[in-house]
Amino acid sequence: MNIIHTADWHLGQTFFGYDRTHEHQKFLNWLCELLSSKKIDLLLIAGDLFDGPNPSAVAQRLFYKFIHKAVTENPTLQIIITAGNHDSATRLEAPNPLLENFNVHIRGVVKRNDNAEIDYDHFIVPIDKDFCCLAVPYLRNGDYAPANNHDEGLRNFYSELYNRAKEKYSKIIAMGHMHTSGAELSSDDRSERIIIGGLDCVDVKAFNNDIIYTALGHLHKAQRVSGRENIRYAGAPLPMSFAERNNKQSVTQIAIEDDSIEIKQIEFTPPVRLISVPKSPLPVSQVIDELKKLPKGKADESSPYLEIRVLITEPEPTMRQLIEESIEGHAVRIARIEAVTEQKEDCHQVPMTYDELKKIEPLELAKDIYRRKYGQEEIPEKMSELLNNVIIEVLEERE
Ligand SMILES: [Mn+2]
Repeated sequence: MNIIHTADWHLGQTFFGYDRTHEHQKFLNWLCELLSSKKIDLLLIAGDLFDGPNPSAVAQRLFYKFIHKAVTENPTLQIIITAGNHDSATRLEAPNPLLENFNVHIRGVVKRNDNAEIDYDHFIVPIDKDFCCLAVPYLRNGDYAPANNHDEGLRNFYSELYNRAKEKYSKIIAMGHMHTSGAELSSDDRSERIIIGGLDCVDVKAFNNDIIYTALGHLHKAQRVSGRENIRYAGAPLPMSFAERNNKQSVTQIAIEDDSIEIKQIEFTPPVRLISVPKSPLPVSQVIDELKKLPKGKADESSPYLEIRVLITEPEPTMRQLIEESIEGHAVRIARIEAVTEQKEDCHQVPMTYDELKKIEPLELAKDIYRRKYGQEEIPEKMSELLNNVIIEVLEERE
């Protein structure tokens, strides 16, 4: 049994306003070739197929064209797809009656019978007579049986599924879309970090030791979890943010034969690079010198996305214009300009109490923000005067 595990395609994602269809198309073409050349029997897509619950027509066409090509070129191929937190479970499942004819199975909705009992069997997808997949989508509070917390709820869900599957099947693999404890994040990705330490984190104990392989999605960095080789995140095939620019993109190949399992990553090189200039933030004038060194040419859909990091020491009202002028005639596309102030590094803030918050004067707050933003420079008198007038007006209106 030859399996490819992938996840987090985020079809339809735009990157700081740029359309990524071309990049996704390249990935899907590459994957299609891989399915044939490696003689793949089963393709697992572990959630976040689309970037949003209401994908565009272009994104949907990409997906259906891929499915059509994959199953036409590989008539024995089976595909199992689960919904992620970005997908609409119902919408994703809608074409199931048609797709099941092509051995494509989508699982997203947690159905209940008239007694409000969860239809666990919906998530047990047969692969052959003694082999099945626990195709679990992203589960929200309320999708699983009442529990003390998310971790416990998911653990019970998987164990219920496993016990049911075991009665009929001797070989079981699983899928999931979640944060697990012991997983690594993309460097500096604060959005991931906040959630990882939170209540949503699931212990790998949720996956029974006898599950041959667990295909996860949600975290965009390809990795095994808690040192267990057979529980893995496939990672996203395209970097989704600049925090992910150092990740290696890949899909995971799993070969299962009798009692042995062989796992390897097959690297995919995304067609568009993400570059940050300069390596560490510099004042505008030096940034502009660096930008001028970028390769010359006309920017197109293959040109790198550019993140520019400027060290701000004083107000720079023409910064954006200067930057845009200096990359004219270079084969890059500006994605974001990050303005960094010197104090940012050592600014350890102590959380305030509600009473302390109430005592803050709006004008003092504005002055403080201005100082932080522009390196201890005082707010111009004219600006402070205007602001004060607005504050007085608002306060008077309230009274
Ligand atoms: Mn996700």
